[in-house]
Amino acid sequence: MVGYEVSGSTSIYEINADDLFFAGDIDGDGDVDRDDVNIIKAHLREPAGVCPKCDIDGDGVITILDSGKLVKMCTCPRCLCECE
Ligand SMILES: [Ca+2]
Ligand SMILES: [Ca+2]
Repeated sequence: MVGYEVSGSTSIYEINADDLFFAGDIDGDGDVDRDDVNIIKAHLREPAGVCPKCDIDGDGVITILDSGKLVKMCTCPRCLCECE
């Protein structure tokens, strides 16, 4: 469920929801931060089917390697987006 506004109907190219999703934004709030990492950690050692977005490296299992990759993808310094 993606709530992007595409109100201007004059755009030349179509925006595909799959393109808007970027790997790592597991909770879908538009950034990659500690919340997303925590979701992976909650699913460690579970099959990717439990949380397809959590399997960053695509090996079919959610592991610490996936969380490590996600940390490197964080959109905020040190993965702390909500830090004030
Ligand atoms: Ca997120
Ligand atoms: Ca994996």
